[in-house]
Amino acid sequence: MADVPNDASTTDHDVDWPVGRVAERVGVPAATLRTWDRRYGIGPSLRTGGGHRRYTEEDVRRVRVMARFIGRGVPALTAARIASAMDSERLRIEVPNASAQTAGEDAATALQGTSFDTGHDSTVLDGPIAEISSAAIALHAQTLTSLYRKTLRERDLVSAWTDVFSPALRLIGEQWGEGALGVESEHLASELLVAELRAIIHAARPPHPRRSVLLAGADDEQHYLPLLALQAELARQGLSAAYLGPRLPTRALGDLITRRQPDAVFLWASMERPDAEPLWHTLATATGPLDVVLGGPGWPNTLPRVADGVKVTRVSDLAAAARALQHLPEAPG
Ligand code: B12
Repeated sequence: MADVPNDASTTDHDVDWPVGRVAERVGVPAATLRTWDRRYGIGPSLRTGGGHRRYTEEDVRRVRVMARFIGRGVPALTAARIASAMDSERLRIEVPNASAQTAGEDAATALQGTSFDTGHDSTVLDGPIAEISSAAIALHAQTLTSLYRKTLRERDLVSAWTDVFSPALRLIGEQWGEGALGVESEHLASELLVAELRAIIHAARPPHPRRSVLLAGADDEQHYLPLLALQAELARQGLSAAYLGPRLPTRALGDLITRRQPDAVFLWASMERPDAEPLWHTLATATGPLDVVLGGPGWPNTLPRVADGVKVTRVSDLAAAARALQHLPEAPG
C-alpha cells in the first residue's frame, strides 16, 4: 500500500486505507468498524495479502453514510441497508468530500437539522417503523404485508396509522428525499398499505350513510393514503363515506356541492396549495349547510372567508378528521 497521505491530497483511486486510519478519519472506533464489516457488510472491499482490511475512498464514504444515519437514530441494520443500497454516484452526492467531516459532525448536523422526528411514540422507532422502512428498502413485499397486518392486529386503526404507518411513511419520504431509497420502495410500501386499508373498508361494510360525506384529494394532489385511512376509520365507526380518490378537480367539486348538497367534504393536500387557490372561490359562493374539513400539510394556516352556512375546519390528525366528519365535539384536552 502507498504511504498514507494527507486527507486533502487524497483522490478516490490512489490510496487504500487501513481500519485504524479510517477510524481516525471518520470518528468511529476501529472495533465498531470491524463489527459493521462482519455483521452488516459495511467494510473494506480490499484485503492485503496478509488479510488486513483496506478501505477505498468509496468504502469510507459508505461508512460515513452508515454513521450519519445511526447518528439520526436509525437502527444499525436499517442504516446498513441504506448505505449498501447506494451506488458510487449516490455516495459521491451524499459525501462529496469523504474527508471533510468526522462522523461525529455528521451525527451532530443530522440531529440539529432534519431529524427523523416520528412525531409520536418515539419508543417504537426501533420496532415496526424501522422494520417497515427496511422491508421497503429491501423490496420485501411479504415482510411489509406481515408488518402491516401485525400492527393492525396489535393496535386500533388510529394508533396503527398515527404511531406506526404515518411515521414509517414519513421516514420513507425522508429516505427518498435523500436518495437513500428508490421510488420503487416508496411505491411498494404505499401500494401494499393501500391494499390493507381497502380490505378494512371492504370488511367493515358500513350501513347506509347517516350523513353524506365525501372524501377527496385536492386538485392536482396525487397522495391519497390518508384518505383511505380516514375512510377505513369512518367505516370502522359505522359511517360510510364516498371516496372520490386523488386529484378531484375543484370545478367538479363545486358542481357536486351544488347538485348533491353533501353534509361534509374532507379534502386532503400533502403538496403546498397555490396562492390563488380555486377552492376559496368555490366555498365563497357555495350554499350551506356544509362542513368542509381540510387535512394535510399542504393547506395554508390562514383560512379564507367563505359563504354563510359553510364551515371550514383544519384538522391535524386522523382521529380529529374522523370526529369532525362524524360531527362530534372535539375530544377534551
Ligand atoms: C407515498 C408517497 C407518494 C406516493 C403516493 C401514493 C399514495 N397512494 O398516496 C406517490 C409515489 C404517488 C407520490 C408522489 C409524489 N410525491 Co410523495 N410521498 C409519499 C410519502 C412517502 C407518504 C405520503 C403520505 O401518505 N403522507 C401522509 C402522512 C404520513 O404524512 P404527513 O402528511 O406528513 O403527516 C402529517 C400530518 O398531515 C398529520 N397526518 C398524518 N396522517 C394524517 C391523516 C389525516 C386524515 C389527517 C387529517 C392528518 C394526518 O400528521 C403528520 C404530522 O404532522 C410522503 C412522505 C411524507 N412525509 O408524507 C412523500 C411526499 C409527500 N411526496 C413528495 C413529493 C415531492 C412527491 C412528488 C411531487 C414526487 C414527484 N416528483 O413526482 C409526487 C406528487 C405529485 C402531486 N402533485 O401530488 C414530498 C412532498 C414535499 C412537499 N410537500 O413539497 C414528500 C413529503 C416526500 C419528501 N420527503 O420530499 N408520493
